[in-house]
Amino acid sequence: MGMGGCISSPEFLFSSGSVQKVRTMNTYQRVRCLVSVFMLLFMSVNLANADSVSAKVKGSAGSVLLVKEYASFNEPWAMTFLPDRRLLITEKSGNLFLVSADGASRISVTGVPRVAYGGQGGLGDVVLHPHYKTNHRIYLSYAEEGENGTRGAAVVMASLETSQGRAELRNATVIWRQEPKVKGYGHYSHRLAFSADGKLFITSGERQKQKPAQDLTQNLGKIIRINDDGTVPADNPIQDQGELAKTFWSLGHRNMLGIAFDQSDRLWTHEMGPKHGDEFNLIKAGDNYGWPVVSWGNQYSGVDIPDHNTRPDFHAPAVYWVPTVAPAGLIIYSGSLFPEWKGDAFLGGLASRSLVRIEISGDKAWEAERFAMGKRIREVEQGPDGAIWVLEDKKGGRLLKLTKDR
Ligand SMILES: [Ca+2]
Ligand SMILES: [Ca+2]
Repeated sequence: MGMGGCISSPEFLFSSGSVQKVRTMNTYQRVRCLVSVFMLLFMSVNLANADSVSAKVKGSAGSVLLVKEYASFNEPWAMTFLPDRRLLITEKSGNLFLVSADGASRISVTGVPRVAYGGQGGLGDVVLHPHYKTNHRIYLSYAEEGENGTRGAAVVMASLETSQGRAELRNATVIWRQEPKVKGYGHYSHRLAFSADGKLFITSGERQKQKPAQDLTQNLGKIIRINDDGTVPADNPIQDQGELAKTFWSLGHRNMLGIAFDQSDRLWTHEMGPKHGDEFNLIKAGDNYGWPVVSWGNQYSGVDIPDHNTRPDFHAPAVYWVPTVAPAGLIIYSGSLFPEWKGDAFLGGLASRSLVRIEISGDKAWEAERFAMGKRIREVEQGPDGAIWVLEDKKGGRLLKLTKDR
């Protein structure tokens, strides 16, 4: 049943009750026809929310993904796969779950640090050490409380010990903290990724304070690069601006909820713009990305922020969005299930309730396709067999596996 039938066969309009026969379309019929078309569009957009276990979602460029629900969570935030195909999944309120590969069962991991839950803060990202198979080490980011009602992001490393029906974190050590801790509940960022040479990269948001992003005496609004034990590499780009600045990889950032390396070990992040102006950035060591001096968006108050092209001395985004997509979660696809998408970036959309595919060529990138998922998408991950997995945001957020429609 499609739009074609609506146009070529007027009887179709009345197949659900009326026996009235027509030869030409009057205004009433045109309206009915439009309503039918809109209902069909609405149904297809909402397929990902259907009660059935499997559904399909069609992208704006015509690709069709098969969507299968595996489990649901309470404000899930991040996930990563273990070598045995099980999943670690965080919930913002402070839970870390070890989830079976079929999604049917989960173990609550003990020993997770106490988190400052509220607003955008709580338990955040989870990643494996590059040598997890031998050292069982994982890294978690979270918001922690400070003195006088202040908060800041922190990163803890711990070893994950699992036995039948049990999972616990041992030897938890905090290896990094935002400085200074400030009041407020937003823009922690705290996404994590390891480079091929084993350095840990952390997105450190500007905590909705804006100016710290340009302040070399604070680590807010920066991308951080440290060793896997929290020590500082000797070859970071800013060496003459004090000890804290020696941890910086780049600066001038706002709120980065996605970070990923491509197959050439180039670093990509995205960040939430203010009122619009979300960015997808190729990150170069020592570069300044301009926040809050320039943005393709403007302040929520309506106050103008000069656009990026007014200041070529700042690194401009490879892609920007007006209106917003509200990006969260990021992978650069490297699997074999979708060979045509190798090297493409996938990011989740919160406000845009979407999954966005970005094509990359050299230093250039552009949005190539958007899948309307019907729900805020918080996290994107590539599974062991090349499937794309997403987590919906908020209470009841589902774990969905996206595969090819065969
Ligand atoms: Ca992840
Ligand atoms: Ca602007």
